[in-house]
Amino acid sequence: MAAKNSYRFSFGPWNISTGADPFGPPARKEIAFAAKIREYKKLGFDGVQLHDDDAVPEIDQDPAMIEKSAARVKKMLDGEGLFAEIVAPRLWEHPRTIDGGYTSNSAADRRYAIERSRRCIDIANVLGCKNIVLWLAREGTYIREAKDPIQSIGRILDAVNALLEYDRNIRILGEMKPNEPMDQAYLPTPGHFLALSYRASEPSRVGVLIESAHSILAGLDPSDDIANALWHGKLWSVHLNDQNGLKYDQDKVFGSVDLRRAFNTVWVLERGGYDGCIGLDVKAMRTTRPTDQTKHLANSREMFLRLLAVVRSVSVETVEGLRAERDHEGLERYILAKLMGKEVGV
Ligand code: XUL
Ligand code: MN
Repeated sequence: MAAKNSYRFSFGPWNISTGADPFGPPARKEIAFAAKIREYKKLGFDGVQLHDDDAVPEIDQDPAMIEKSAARVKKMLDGEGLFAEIVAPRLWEHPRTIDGGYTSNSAADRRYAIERSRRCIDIANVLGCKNIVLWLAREGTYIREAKDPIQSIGRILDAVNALLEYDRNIRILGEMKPNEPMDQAYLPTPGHFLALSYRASEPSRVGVLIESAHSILAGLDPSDDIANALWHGKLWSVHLNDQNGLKYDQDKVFGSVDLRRAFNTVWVLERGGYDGCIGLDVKAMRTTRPTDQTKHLANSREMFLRLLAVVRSVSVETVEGLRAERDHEGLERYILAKLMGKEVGV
């Protein structure tokens, strides 16, 4: 597939944060949404990833008021020359989704989750965005007996179908993560969601957003997850970041833990002709000073571009030759030298 020349970058307003964690209070002051939006271009980004209530904080008002508030955000984005890349219903903070949205045992809460997701689509339409991301945060359990696991898969499919039917133009992107906040998530990997996508009423409108840290938490290599989704023609967005082993979701700077894993991620995106945005779902380290609180975004973007230069410097003929010779030691040496900024033989 032909390599493309340029990439567009995106992040979400939640990626500029107060640093609060489950064990302590905010470490920095909350930055107003409008002020965050003004940072995008300066950092070299032009795509904005949003939750429904990032755009419209008062999400439980009537639909006409929601659309009015969304129109103000659209104006704000236009004013900065930005576009909304994705919108995601934040189904994990509301009291009515405390035990999951689509898979809650409460029929009333399941109805709320679908209704809320419809409002999210309304917001996306006002913002001129057709990508709806479903991170199924609480669709899972702390103990397996708490929900019916077979019925739960069907309920997730029902929700996806309800949204496809509500709007004929939107696409649904599942962002899968194996754990956190739940102990066991239903559909824990992109592969699981891709399987479900073929059972949807319109499979061509159901795909995935893949996050590096989530694949790593599932014990998978992000580049293989990405390759699989690309093969299916269903990789529509990414959240690149890094993760230091199997612990809480860290959202570290892209490439900061495992440079070679990040190289392989860029390699497969570039060679696979990925044409979506390069979304960076990264967090500043907790004690970062306010003056430095966007550096993790700039660093992640720079890492992507530096690794892209490395990927483009790799000779396809050399790689093919080494593969044909089954000289995997030679191939490894060649790639490591590239990553160290050296030519082999020096
Ligand atoms: C959760 C996660 C979320 C989604 C957006 O781990 O990655 O930030 O990306 O809802
Ligand atoms: Mn994410």
